[in-house]
Amino acid sequence: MRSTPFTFDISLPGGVPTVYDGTDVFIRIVRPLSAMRGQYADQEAYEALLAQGDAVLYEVYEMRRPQVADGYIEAADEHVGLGELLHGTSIVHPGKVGDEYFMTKGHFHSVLDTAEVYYVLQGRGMMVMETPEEEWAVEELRPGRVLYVPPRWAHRSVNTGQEDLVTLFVYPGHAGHDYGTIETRGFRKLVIERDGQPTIVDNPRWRSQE
Ligand code: PAN
Ligand code: ZN
Repeated sequence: MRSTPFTFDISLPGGVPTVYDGTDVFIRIVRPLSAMRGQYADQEAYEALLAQGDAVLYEVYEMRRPQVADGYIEAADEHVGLGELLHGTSIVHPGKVGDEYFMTKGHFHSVLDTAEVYYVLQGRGMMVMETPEEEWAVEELRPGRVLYVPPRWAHRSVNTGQEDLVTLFVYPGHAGHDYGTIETRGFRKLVIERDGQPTIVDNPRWRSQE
């Protein structure tokens, strides 16, 4: 793993990074429909789609950074040094489960007080966000747009377009991911297609933390 300056290219359209002198520098995470059980409002549509095959909903390419060693401080389950910045591309494919668009699982950072920057490279979408204090926000994603997700805000990207939604993300190496809270509670807001338009609606199954 590199600890000297490096570059890589992100091919567009598509968002897959290319590194010229290494094969094992990116972690590739592939999330299929089966990894999203319970997350879509329309359970029947979910089961019907899954019966047709376990489609890939999104992929993440994340640059590997040094593990805890040689003075790095272990601060999270991912064991990345405190001073490192994790970064890569997130590629959400187009599609819907019922009238709800393909989306990421979404998470809080385990170290809640860590932020993240997203830069939109391709496609159209929404970032759905909320805090443990039950504030919520939804921001539109389109090419060229930068989104700052402040500390404490859970975040989920939703592809509302016809092509891949490709974003570049950067966040602190020790942030870690808390998926469990969202798996249990859901997000307060859903993005669904209504009259051909992306529409923000209340999640009927959202549960308050109380
Ligand atoms: C991103 C996300 C990526 C996939 O790198 O991890 O978009 O979403 P989920 O992690 O919710 O499946 C990020 O926010 N990292 O912290
Ligand atoms: Zn994050």
